Amino acid sequence: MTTAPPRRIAHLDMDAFFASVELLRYPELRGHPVVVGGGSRHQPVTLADGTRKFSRLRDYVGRGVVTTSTYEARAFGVFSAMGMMKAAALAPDAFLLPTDFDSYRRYSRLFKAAVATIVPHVEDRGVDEIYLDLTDHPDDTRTLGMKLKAAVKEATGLTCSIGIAPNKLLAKICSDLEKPDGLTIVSYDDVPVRIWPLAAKKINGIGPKAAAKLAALGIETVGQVALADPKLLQEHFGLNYAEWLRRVSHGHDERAVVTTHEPKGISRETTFERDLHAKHDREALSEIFTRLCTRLADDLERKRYAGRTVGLKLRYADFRTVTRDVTLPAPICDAAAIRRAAGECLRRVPLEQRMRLLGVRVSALVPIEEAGARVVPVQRDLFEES
Ligand code: TTP
Ligand code: MG
Ligand code: MG
Repeated sequence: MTTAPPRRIAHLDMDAFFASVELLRYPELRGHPVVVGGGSRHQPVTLADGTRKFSRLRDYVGRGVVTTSTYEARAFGVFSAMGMMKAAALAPDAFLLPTDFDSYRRYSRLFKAAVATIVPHVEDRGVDEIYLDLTDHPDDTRTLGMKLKAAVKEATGLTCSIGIAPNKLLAKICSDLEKPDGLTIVSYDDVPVRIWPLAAKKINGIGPKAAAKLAALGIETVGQVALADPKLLQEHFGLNYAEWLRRVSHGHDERAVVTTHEPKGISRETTFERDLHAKHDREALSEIFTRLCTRLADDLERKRYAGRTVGLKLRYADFRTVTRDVTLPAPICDAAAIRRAAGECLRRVPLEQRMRLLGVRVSALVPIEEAGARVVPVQRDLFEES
């Protein structure tokens, strides 16, 4: 039998993420119970003397839910997804802040970029967590864990918790064991002592329904799942899920860390219904060109990128294809700027022949937050009326 070499997988999760980002700009709230989840009417007001006036949970009226809370608020029993009115009854003095997703996304990119400078194998798991494959890194596990935490702190001012284990399943469970600011390392040998006493629902994949079904069978902990009669599990959960339960309860998981690559470029192209000529079909071409650039700008906006290089692709009626590109001093993402740059490229291609396809591409991408992208005024190009 061949056994795969042991792996070192990390799961990193930011501590009270949205709330911690808010505390960076309202440091006077540090140490207090704070809840994020309000709307714009809960925006703090700066008073004449420079101090800020914050909303309190007790004044909340409405049907909103808690997005997240600081650990001080959690001490009162206030957690994510709890109704705000219920939270107000538990922690009336807690401060309430509106959500600001743009900021959270910006910090999300920052911590991921910081980690990527140390470990290139990063799997994105949403706004505040990632998996890393540390197997090939020369540092010993604890040193590396400390390095990662320091890099995140340095880049964002925020703390995170990291679990390091032989696989994703265990790493994910571990990152939660010593929150906040935790670093938890477990091996297969630690499974009976550290993992078996945990509630079965701590396993990613045992949802509320399965947990309730297990509880009905008297199975509450991971250890009880591991020691349960396989036949009983099969009877209630089917062969596949029962087999999966058996494996995960023993801490086994073979899933690979799937590295997510930033796209190199984003493009849009269109083949015309009939071949068009730069001069005779100028109006139609102009409209198509503008629409392409608008769609591309929408794609960039949705994927949150801006780019410095704009490329143009043209296919002639005889199927010859030409491309041109231009690199700008700063990244752009808006339709007008893309159209202007692509228009510049257009000046550099011969336009005597009819065309069958037009494409526009933006590359040399950077996250939109890092681009400081500006709107550049439109300049007329060859397809436009003068
Ligand atoms: P989590 O990592 O689950 O929670 P957290 O970072 O706030 O706290 P912890 O220290 O326990 O990790 O979620 C990350 C962010 O996602 C959280 O700050 C807010 C958001 N979120 C929601 O919007 N709704 C939810 O139900 C949960 C759980 C999180
Ligand atoms: Mg978190
Ligand atoms: Mg998380």
